Amino acid sequence: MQINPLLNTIPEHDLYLFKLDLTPENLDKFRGIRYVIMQGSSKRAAVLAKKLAKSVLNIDNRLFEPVNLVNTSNFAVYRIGNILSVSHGMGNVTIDALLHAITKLLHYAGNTEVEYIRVGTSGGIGVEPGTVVVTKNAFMPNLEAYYTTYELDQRIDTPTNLDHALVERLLAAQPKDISFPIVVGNSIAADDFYLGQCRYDGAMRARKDADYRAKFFAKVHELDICNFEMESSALAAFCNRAKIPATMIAVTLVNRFEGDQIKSSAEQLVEFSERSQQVVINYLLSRKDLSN
Ligand code: R2B
Ligand code: URA
Repeated sequence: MQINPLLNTIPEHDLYLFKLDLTPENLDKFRGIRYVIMQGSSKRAAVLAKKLAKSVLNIDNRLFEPVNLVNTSNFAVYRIGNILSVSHGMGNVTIDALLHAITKLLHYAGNTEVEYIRVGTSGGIGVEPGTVVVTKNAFMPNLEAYYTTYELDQRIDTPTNLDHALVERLLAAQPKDISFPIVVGNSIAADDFYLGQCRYDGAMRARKDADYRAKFFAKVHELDICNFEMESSALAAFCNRAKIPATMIAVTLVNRFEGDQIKSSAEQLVEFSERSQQVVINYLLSRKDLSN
């Protein structure tokens, strides 16, 4: 992990985004962390924490209620052994705030070697709903492999390749007879769910027609891009600068060649979301350095 060297010269007593006092007692709760698994919603982060308590720590789910270690309603952070299960909200901007906060916290708590994995949902582009996509590289909507942000009025482009060795380890950890498709590909982080992904069912009408969209999807295919979601480019750019191995596991809920709306039943959506969690659990269980 490579952190802003100026942090050593700027005393900080409470971590604003987590409403957390940086006392020795609080920092103790974050020592010895190796893996940070991020999902959009706090509820899913809690569900994963319960599953990890069972599969990693062998604790009966009925006896384990995850405790949120931070004091804000914007994010949740649960600890299971040396894994954190956290929520990042929706969109590049929100995950970026979470990444700064969690990385500072882990740094202040003395952690130096961590992996970050986002586990989520996405819209498939030419892949069947229910396929789990593991991302090699994130792309901006303009199909460039960097994340554009502004520091004051200056445009900055940060590369968005994810950690390919981590992707390989993740795949190698999956059982051969896994019951759903897993593919490795690239992802586009759109700026929003509707117009950024050219859906025609938003409250405002998309300004690009079906012909334009079809040509865009064809280009996307050539770049081995399999899905749309909304956080991978901020994740990739941040982790590139911070030298933190990272990737994303995102199940697809829809095939955008076939439509805009997500039509799966509530039960099916839960099952799909469990698939990406299963992939990360398989990976974590393959690691030799899990601790309780
Ligand atoms: C995938 O799903 C969410 C939108 O429904 C968003 O956070 C994302 O990246
Ligand atoms: N998340 C997205 O960003 N897009 C989809 O189509 C589904 C989930």
